Amino acid sequence: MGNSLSYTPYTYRPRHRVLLYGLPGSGKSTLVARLTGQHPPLGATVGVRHTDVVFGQHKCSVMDIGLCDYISYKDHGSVVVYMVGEDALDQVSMHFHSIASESPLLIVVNKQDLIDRAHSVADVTRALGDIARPYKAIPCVIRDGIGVRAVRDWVTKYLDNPPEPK
Ligand SMILES: Nc1nc2c(ncn2[C@@H]2O[C@H](COP(=O)(O)OP(=O)(O)O)[C@@H](O)[C@H]2O)c(=O)[nH]1
Ligand SMILES: [Mg+2]
Repeated sequence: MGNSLSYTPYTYRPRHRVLLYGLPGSGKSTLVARLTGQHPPLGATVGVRHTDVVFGQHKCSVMDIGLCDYISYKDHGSVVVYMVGEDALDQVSMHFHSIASESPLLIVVNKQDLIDRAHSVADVTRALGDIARPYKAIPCVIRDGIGVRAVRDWVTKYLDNPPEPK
């Protein structure tokens, strides 16, 4: 007989973390809402917000990280999604380069519906300069759901086939 607990198969599998960065107003919370089918929260996100999202076979915690202490999240993400809104690209670049990460990167060039203010993928990648890790940049209108599927597919692809650790 013994203790039934000792017969309980138990495996601890750390859940994947998807780190979501971007200047305030770039559309991070809207993306999380689109991924979960919830309504976007009203107002700004305070601190770091964790939301459970399933990508393919993978249960993940999406960490919506506003302006805060990036250093504490160094290397703790499986993948990084960086959102670009309509902010000036020198500000975007400064913010982007303040984040220490070597994880695969998806750059979401959001708000393509803002014809006069949206950045092109080419302009964003030029402004960000040298990105020494696997990355992809995609144009999106996250508010309207355009590109959400592409975000899902990209994250799922990397979680299915994580890059070899260096
Ligand atoms: N025009 C436009 N507005 C968007 C888009 N995505 C998000 N927004 C709006 O941008 C504002 C800030 O979005 P939010 O998700 O709160 O940004 P966060 O601060 O990065 O979390 C909200 O009013 C959203 O409705 C988009 O694709 N196009
Ligand atoms: Mg937010």
